[in-house]
Amino acid sequence: MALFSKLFAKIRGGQTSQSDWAEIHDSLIAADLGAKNAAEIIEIAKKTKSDDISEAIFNSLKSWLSQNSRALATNSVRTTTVMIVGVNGTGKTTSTAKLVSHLKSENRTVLLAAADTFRAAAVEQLQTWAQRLNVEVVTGPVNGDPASVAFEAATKAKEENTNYLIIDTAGRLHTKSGLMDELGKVRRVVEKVLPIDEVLLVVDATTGQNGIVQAKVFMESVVVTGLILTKMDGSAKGGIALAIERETGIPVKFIGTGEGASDLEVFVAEPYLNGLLA
Ligand SMILES: Nc1nc2c(ncn2[C@@H]2O[C@H](COP(=O)(O)OP(=O)(O)OP(=O)(O)O)[C@@H](O)[C@H]2O)c(=O)[nH]1
Ligand SMILES: [Mg+2]
Repeated sequence: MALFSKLFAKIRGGQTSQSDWAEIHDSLIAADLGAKNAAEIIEIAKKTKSDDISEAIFNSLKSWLSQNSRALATNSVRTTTVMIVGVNGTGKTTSTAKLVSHLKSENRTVLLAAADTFRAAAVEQLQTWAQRLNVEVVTGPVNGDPASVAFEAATKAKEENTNYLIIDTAGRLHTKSGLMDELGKVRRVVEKVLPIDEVLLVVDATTGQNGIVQAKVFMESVVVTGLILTKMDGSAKGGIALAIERETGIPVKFIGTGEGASDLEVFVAEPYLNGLLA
């Protein structure tokens, strides 16, 4: 990403002009850091001695990241339950498959729940992944009750003491409040059987600052424990991870880097910041 290389080069060259600052500002905005953060970074750069700028910016960026754990929840005695939520098309179902692949590589057993019952294609998409990854998926009738699919899956996961239950949910209903009510219902019903350990919100990095708006809407209705930032492949917009963490306090736990099951990376703060500053 090397977002700040231009900034450092300009400043090291001395005599940073007004138009240089404007150019630096624009590149920070283009990288999706957000207007407020971009302005603050410029302020820090302007008031810091040139030799110390890199460290000063690194420390500020670090302090803006979430302090919450980035590790995926895990319970050693019972099934760990993970709900995948987010608006339509962000990559929930694909991320569900990626998590299966990730967990299987750690020798964990996984059961899936196809709680997006609103489209036949949604169920089929998850079934196709499940077949490919060789895990079981609990499904229900199209237009059936998502909560009852989730309940059945939770009961099965508990009986079989599966390590993980991952619940894929719908991204679109007729209304926003309908979707939020539905997610709340899925949660309550599952919790009759097993506690929900993680609610991972899937955000498409290419939607930029709009991802922050989406996150806030979900946070009003569900306790989001982590973010999966998808479509980070080939995007120079890596600043969104920082912007969304600063704004919401929710840690990015994973990054999606493609359409395949193995295109998932654990998000690690220091290399990410180093990548921005390189
Ligand atoms: N390049 C890229 N494409 C991705 C990534 N994650 C998902 N996609 C693609 O984005 C599209 C939507 O992904 P889905 O997983 O179906 O999204 P969803 O949130 O489940 O969508 P709905 O169920 O309709 O709400 C698909 O074409 C995926 O292959 C990613 O990290 N990188
Ligand atoms: Mg889906």
